[in-house]
Parts: sequence; C-alpha cells; structure tokens
Amino acid sequence: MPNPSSISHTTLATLLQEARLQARETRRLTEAHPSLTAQDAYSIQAAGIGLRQEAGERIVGFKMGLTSQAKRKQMGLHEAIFGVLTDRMQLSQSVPYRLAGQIHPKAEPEIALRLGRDLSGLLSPDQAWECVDQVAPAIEVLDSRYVGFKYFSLPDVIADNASSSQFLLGKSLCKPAHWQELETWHLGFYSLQNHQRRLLSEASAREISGSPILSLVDLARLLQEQGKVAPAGTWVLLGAATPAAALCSGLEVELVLTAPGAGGQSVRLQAL
Ligand code: OOG
Ligand code: MG
Repeated sequence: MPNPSSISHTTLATLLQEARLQARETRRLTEAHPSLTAQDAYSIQAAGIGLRQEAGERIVGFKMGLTSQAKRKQMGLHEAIFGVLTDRMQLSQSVPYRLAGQIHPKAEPEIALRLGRDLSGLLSPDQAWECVDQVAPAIEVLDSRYVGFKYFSLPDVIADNASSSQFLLGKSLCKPAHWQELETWHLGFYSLQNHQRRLLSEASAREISGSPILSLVDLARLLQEQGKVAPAGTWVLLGAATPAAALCSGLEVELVLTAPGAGGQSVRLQAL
C-alpha cells in the first residue's frame, strides 16, 4: 500500500466524493493508510470542499462534531472536530427530505449560531459571543461515507467532513444578552410516525461542550490551526447533545428548542 505522503489528499477526497455521489459505502481511509494524521485528514477535508466549490457550491457554514459525551460515547471518539457546510447541503422546511441518494442517514438536534463577524483565533467566551448575531434550532442529517457508519478513527471522520450531509435551520430566537443563558436552554427531540409523537431524546444545552459557547471557542481555535476563518453571515452548528437517530421512510423528526422565560422554536424534518 502506498503511504499517505505518496498519495495525494485530492485523490482520497475524490474517493470520498465518489462514494457520496454514488450513494455507496466505502472502506475507511485508515484501512489502506493507517498512518493518516488529523492534519492529513483536515487537508483531505479541504480538498473535498474544494471539489464541491469547483462544482459550484458555496460555503454557508461550519459544524462542530463530538462536542457532547453522548455523541462521543455513540461514536467511540473523544475529541471535538469541525466540518464545512455548503449551500447545497441546506434543506428547506417546505420541501420533504428524500432518502433516495443517501447512504445511511441519521438526524440529530442541534443549536445553530449565525455569525455577525468573522470568527477565528484564540477567543474568550465573551469575544466569541460578540461574533454571534442569531441563535436558531437546527436538525443536522449526518451520512458517513464509511461502511456501517461506525468504528472509524478521528482522521477518518475528519477527512469525511465530519459525516456532514445536510442541515435544516429553524426560525431564530432572540439572542440572549449573555452566553451563560444558553446553558439553561433545553433540547427535546421527537419522532412523529403513524400519528404518534414520541420523545427520542432530551438534554440541556449544557451537554454541548459543558457550555455551548465553548463549542464556538473551540471552532475558532481549530479554524485558526487550519489557517481558516468562518466569515460573517455563515452559520455554525454547535454539535448534538444527544445521539443521532437513523432516518427511515415516513419518519418525521422534530426539535423543540426551549429558552426558559423567552419562549422557544421548533423545526421539523420529514423523511420520504
Ligand atoms: C461525526 C459527526 C458528529 C455531532 O454533532 O457531534 C456530529 C459522526 O457522528 O459521524 O455532527
Ligand atoms: Mg452534528
């Protein structure tokens, strides 16, 4: 097997891109390239986003992954990572989500922040919060390109753009004056199937990185390490507080994001 330095990042990114476009599973990159590092993986991720940009896609956001204990336990990986979101990944509430063309998608409840200023670097929670101008509920649809959607290593999942597939934003809530208030928010994730509404999972927003703002602080640092900036106007998904749920035909999922004393917002995704 060639070692990772002799095989180009673009070649590996192309392999993942083809698996995505053909909706088929592929073997983990580290099976053929066991010495792949997290840094190699971010270069492969960037090459993959470059391919999508060449196909006309625009970067509209970033996502943090593996920020909660629940997700770390589900995936057996224990470090926060980031991925990039493009306009073609964004779903609309008025259009049903189609399973056709996906591999093994899962949905998870998220808090999304919109940036009013560019974000990158070593920031305090106060500085990171100043970069935010909107807060909204979001449902992220993950779809790993790897066989079985499991047991991959950190370099594998980073190279695969942190399992990004699609995302749906709900309506924005009032931005709290202080980031500490976000810790008191609550996420309830429901399934609606055959006229039955069932609670899939619920969590305090505190489950996200210990405090949701710390997920944004981590993103700013990770972006700087990659020489990147999240521009004003882009959205950031902070990472799920609870495990992802497999999507199947006829299943609708709903996230209810509640801000004590300030109401709430919900967002629904229906899989066809
Ligand atoms: C990796 C992506 C994790 C999150 O919110 O923690 C993620 C995966 O679970 O495949 O998006
Ligand atoms: Mg996520």
